[in-house]
Amino acid sequence: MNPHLATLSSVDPDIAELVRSEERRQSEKIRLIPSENYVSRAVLEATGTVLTNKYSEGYPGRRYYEGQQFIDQIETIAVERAKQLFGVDHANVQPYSGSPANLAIYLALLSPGDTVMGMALPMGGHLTHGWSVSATGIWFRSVQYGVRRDTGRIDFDEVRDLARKERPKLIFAGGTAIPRIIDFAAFAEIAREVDAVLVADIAHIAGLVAGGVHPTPVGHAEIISTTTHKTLRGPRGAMLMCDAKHAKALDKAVFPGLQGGPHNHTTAAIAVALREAMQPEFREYARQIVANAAALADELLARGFDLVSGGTDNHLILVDLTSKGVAGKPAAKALDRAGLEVNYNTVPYDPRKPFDPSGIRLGTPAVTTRGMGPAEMRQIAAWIDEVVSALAKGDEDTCAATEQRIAGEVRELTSRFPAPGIDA
Ligand code: DSN
Repeated sequence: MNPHLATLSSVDPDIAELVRSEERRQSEKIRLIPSENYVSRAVLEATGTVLTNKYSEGYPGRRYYEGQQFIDQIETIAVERAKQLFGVDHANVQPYSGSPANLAIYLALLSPGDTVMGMALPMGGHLTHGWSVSATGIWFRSVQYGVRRDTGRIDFDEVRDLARKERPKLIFAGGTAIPRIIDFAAFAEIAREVDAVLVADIAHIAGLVAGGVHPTPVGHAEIISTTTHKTLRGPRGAMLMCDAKHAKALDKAVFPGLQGGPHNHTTAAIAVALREAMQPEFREYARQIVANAAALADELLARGFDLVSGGTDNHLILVDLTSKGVAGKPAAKALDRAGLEVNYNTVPYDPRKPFDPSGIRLGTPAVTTRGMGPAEMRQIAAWIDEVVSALAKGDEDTCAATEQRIAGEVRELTSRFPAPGIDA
């Protein structure tokens, strides 16, 4: 039995068994969702500590509860590591996750009804960049930019024209389905022209920025928001980083504006992940994520897949399956049955509905953590091709047989690439 689950097994065997099943699932599958990863054993250990027992509303040295002798040190270490790794004036490591982190920016800088500009969700943006169903699109006046239909890339003439016309106070650069380098300098120039604050949401690419394989927004964006659990490979959490002039307002917006006590076990695990991201191996990890995505994209292109923007510069690939004659949702479900975990996703100008869109979204952070390389990426592309081709033909027996065979082959491959933090 897995020793770290021994107590859990005796207290709550139902939950213990489900955790074990999830461990097996994460171990046996090829996880290609670009916002997911495997954290290290050290990050897992920090997350599962008595730090979860402690309340510490406030900030180091200014708390509303006693007993902060060690919590203050942990949070200070996390903050200092974030500042050092990203080269920023100020960092706040308390946001519970990316959405509350972004909401804190609105609270710090805007009043309800003020104008915000972000990338539209179906074009690759994020809900909290002013999309209509989000509080950020309900309580604020939101204007949204997209990508060009012909290139799948951001059209900076459109962004500039929109910014000049609508005069947003806040501009978001970044999103959840952007396969290309984000030109923070171009966004900054536009923000300066209309007197807006530029926010870089680097949730997806934080590990690539830290690893030096994506240009940094530092020096261009006054505020940077990020989750900590994607390419950065930390626990589920978030950070806000900024120029000194926004530090007070952002801190006040996070606490007491939006949140109560920080999750200290998460803060400790963020500190550990930041230390890991400072090591030379992490730069190699980031480089390999991008090399693997390029190899996967090249093989998919060679097999006739239509990739939004024609490829990738980063960790993420957005596939439009229209030309293959299948929709994203059935494809994602078939791939999952075959042991290949992706998510269905809208593609720019998608004629289908968000819950049944045309695309799938893939990424290489998790498989790269397991040590897979370009050869495995080519094999993964071949499997994706087989599953999608079987689905397009529409014969249920052939699909089931193909998926079952590939699931076995996937288990064989994954057994050779142990997942960090999961015992064999
Ligand atoms: N849900 C995240 C993603 O998968 O990209 C973004 O918040």
